[in-house]
Order: sequence, then structure tokens, then C-alpha cells
Amino acid sequence: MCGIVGAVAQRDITPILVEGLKRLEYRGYDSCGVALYINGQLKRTRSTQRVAELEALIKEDNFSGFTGIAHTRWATHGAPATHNAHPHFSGQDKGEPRIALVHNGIIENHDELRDELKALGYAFESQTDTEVIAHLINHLYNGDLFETLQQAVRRLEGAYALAVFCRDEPHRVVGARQGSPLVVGLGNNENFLASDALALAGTTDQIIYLEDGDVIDLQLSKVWIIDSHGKPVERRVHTVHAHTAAADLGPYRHYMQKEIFEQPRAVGDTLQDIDNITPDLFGDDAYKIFKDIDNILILACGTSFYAGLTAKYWIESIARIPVNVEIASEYRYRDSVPNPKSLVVTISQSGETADTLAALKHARSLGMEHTLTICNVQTSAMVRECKLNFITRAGVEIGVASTKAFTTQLVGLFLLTLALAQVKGRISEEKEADYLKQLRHLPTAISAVLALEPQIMAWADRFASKENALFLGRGMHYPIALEGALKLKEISYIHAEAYPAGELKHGPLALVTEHMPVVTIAPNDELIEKLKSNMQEVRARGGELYVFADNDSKIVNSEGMHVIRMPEHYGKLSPILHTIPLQLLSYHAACVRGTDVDKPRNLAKSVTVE
Ligand code: HGA
Repeated sequence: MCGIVGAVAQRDITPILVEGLKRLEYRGYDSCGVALYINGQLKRTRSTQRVAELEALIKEDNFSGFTGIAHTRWATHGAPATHNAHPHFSGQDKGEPRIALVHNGIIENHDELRDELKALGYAFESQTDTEVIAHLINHLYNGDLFETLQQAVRRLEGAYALAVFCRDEPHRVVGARQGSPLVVGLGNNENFLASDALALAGTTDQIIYLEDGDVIDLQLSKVWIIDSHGKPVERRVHTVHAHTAAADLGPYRHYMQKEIFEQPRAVGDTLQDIDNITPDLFGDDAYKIFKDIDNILILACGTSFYAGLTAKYWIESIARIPVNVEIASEYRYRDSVPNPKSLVVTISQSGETADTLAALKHARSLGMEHTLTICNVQTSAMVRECKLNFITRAGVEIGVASTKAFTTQLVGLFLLTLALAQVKGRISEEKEADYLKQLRHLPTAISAVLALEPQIMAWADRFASKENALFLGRGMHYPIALEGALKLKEISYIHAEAYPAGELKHGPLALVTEHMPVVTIAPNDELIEKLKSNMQEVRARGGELYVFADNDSKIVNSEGMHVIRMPEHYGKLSPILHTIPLQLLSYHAACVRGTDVDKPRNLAKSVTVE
């Protein structure tokens, strides 16, 4: 999702701004722009094309400057059009703008502020919520931009990361953070702001992670932070070895395909250094906290929510602790009954998912202090906000549709299951050792499933002409069916729904005709006979079944029943293996349909707005 880069330096910063935007591009955006201080004036260029086009425009206009800000926008208020793209200007009274501003997030009281500013004579060029902040700052401006921003943010409701500069103070960029990520990059007589340290890779590795409520003053040789109480504050400087987002595609056509094939490595890395199961894998206090809790509340969104649903089956069956899994954006706004003995588990690839962060804060405000996150980014807000954590080692995920982040989350959640079972005395040493052995074998087992790609491609050809699909699973494979349907929707735009197979007859069977492909996850577990009956119900209505069956499950190809054989049944870890063919099916169906696989329409990576 949208990105911010800002800089004050004594050299031309346009290449740094453009490079920063390019590094954030993979997150999805619909327009971009840059503003610079050039010869006493603020100049900007904006585009609804890619950052490469913006770069060309910058060259064409011969733009260069020492101070500036840049943005990739994922529209929330106002269409993705040039006049809505950031940076926004204010103070054009004498023809020359005074304030330039970029914003990530949503200002909830923008209507009220707009009315107020209109009454003061401000004219609005855009339909964005952002433009009100630019005019508000211009209206309050007293010659000191930092002081002005501190005053301005007091009027804002909602979420924001801001970078602002002013024609009258050319060696200064100021910023603020509330609910949307923002970092400072420290240089030698130059300083930077960005929505993610990744944007500054190659420019500086000295990073300060700002906290909610921080307002920041960035000058050439000074960085000054005021916290939410208005007090000056020192924040720790981290040395961040940021990885290059624009990683090589290698032999792959898309990042998504590359990331699907990286899963043996990602799962292997996530398990690296784990010699035995111990609560310490989640932090020093984990033993004490796991002892104290009597239930679990998992909060997440999208694919991470489905990882949470899978974990419910594992935890309740192995650790015998009751689990509730909730969509973060629902939980944060509903009346719930808090239990201080809950372990609140958040799951987020980026660790910056706005809804999940807000849900976590909500849970804490209700007195639930035991918090744990499963996250792919060590330096994220989620990791900072939770007492315990488990960092997956998927590596940077560039494809918007999550693949390796999901399977490594499942690995983290299975380890959590075992650690909880151990602390609660609900698992024998032998069983624990047995599960650990299966986990260690996962990379090899995943590689064997990846080898099925050619067969899955043949199925994808037939899928590509469909507009609807059903996914069926039972038990702990039902969340995997949900994830499979989500993946197909996201990247191929084929409408897909997932059901627990036993639910078919309660409604969705009405949709089944010879035109409806029905993808079925059929592991050889205790539910297989029930599932076979559900499959017959589909066949009896002419539905075409595409079945992923374990080698030992005795389901054979027949008319209307296409079967791909997976390796032998993988016990409790089977959901991880059954995820892989569904990823490949969606990926290849999308390729046949010619969609933009890594940047599906309307979607963005790291969903940092509500
Ligand atoms: N609300 C602003 C910024 C959107 C944003 O943060 N996108 O990721 C707008 O619509 O321009």
C-alpha cells in the first residue's frame, strides 16, 4: 500500500526519492508524485502511471533539488487521478505554493475540516481527505513548520503518516505518525523519512522507528522528535540490513511464482535454529504467560485470518485450549466479553496491518495484556507492540497475493501449538519429537508437491474460461479451501467461494451445474468417507470435480472427477501441503487469463489503511 519518501540533503535527492518509490512499488498503488524545493519555489510532478513514467517526467522537466517528498498513492478518498495524487500543495495565494504534503492513511474528520477551511477561503483541487491537512497547516503556519505541525495534528482524527515541507524553510522536512508506519533514516549531514526502511536501503541503514503520536523535525544535521505528550524523546537507532525489494526474478515469470517455489527454503529458514520445542521460541516470558492463560483469541485479516482458523483446529486438538479467531476489523468495533486470561495472538505478514494493530490495541484496552504476534518483519509495529513474538523467515514477499508468508505463518502457529501443549502438559515427549521430525521434513515434502506444477497447469487452462468456482474442504482443510478461493479471486478475478463440504446441501448445492468447477481438498484423514459422499452429491448434479487427493486415499479419475495425487497423507501438517497446489492453480489460471498477477487490480500489499 502507499508509500512515502522524504529527504533533506546537500545533494540532488531526486534519485533517492525515485529509488525509494521504486522499492515500495510492489505494494500496489494507482498514482505517484514528487515535490521538490527548486530555486525558491515548490515544484511537483504527478502521474497516474508507474514510477518509471514519473521518473521520465522528472528528467523531462529537469527537476533536481536538495529537499523534497515523494509518494505512491492507493486511493481511499477520490479517484485515482492526477489531481488527487500526492503531494498536495497549499498557500497558492501569490501564485506560488508554500506547503507541500504527502499522507498515508485516512483522515476521518476531513468533511468537518474542509467546511471550516472553505469558510476561510480555501479552494480545494482534489477530492482527497489529504488536501485538508495541507490547507490546515498553511492556515496555522507561524513561521515554524515543526511547531505548526504539532498544532495541526491535534485537529486530525484518523490515521496518518505525514511528510511536509515549506517554501519558507527549505532545509527542513517535518513528519508525524499516528496509526500508519513512518521511519527516519539518519545520514551524514542529511536525513530521510520513509514509510518503510526498505525505501531507504542503499541510502542509509541507520533507522529510527517512530511511534504513534510522534512528530518529527528533520534538518541537515538534526533530528528532533516530540512524543504524543509533547515531550522531546530519544528513540533507539537500529541498524537495518534492508534487503533489496527488487529481487531478481530468476527463471520465474512473476514474483508470485518465485515465492511459491521459495516455500521449501522459507519453511526451512523459519525452522532453522529450532532444536527442540520450548516456549522460549516466543520470548523470555512465554512460559509464565502460557501457564497463566486459559484461552486464545486470534486476530487477523485476509490470508492471515485463514492461518488463524487453521491454528484453531491444531490448538484445540493438540493443546486442548479453546480458541476464538476473529477478523480484526470486526473485533475492534464490536462489544465483546474480555477475558484477562486470554492469549491474544495477532498474525500479520508486514506487522503494519492497520486493522490488526487497532484490534490489538482494542484488546489491550479491554485488559488483555498477554499478547503474541506471528509476523514476518522483526522491526514492525506489531512486534514492538506485543510482549511475545515469533518471526517467520519468509523473506520479503513482493507478490500482493500472499503465499510463502502464509505457509511460514502456519509453521509458526504449529510451533505455538506444540509449545502450548508442552506447558499445559498435554503432549508426550515422543509425540513432540515426532511432530518436530515431520516439521523438519516439510521442505522436502513441499518440493514434492511443487513438482505437480505441469498437471496443475493443465487444469488451470480449463479453469481460465470459468467465471465461478467452488472450493470444498472439511475439518482443518476448510480454512485451506477458504484460502484457495481467496487466492483465485485475488489474482484471476474468477468468483470463488469456499464451503465446509458438509454445508453443500444447506444452500450452495443450488449453484452446482456442469458449468461449476468444484475444487476439493481430499486428504486421507478421518473425514475422507464423509467427503466422498459430498463429492457424489456434486457429481449427481453434473458438477465437475477437481480433487487434490492423497496418494493413499483411493480416489480415482473418472468421468467428471479429475484427480491429482498428492504425496502420502501428512497428518496434522497436511493443511500446509494442500495449500501449495491451490496457489499454483490460481497462479496459472491468472496467467492464462492474462491478469497482472503480482499487482492485482484494486489491491495493495501491507494494508496500512483501515
Ligand atoms: N487517504 C489518502 C491516502 C491514501 C493512502 O494512504 N493510501 O494507501 C488518499 O486517498 O489520497
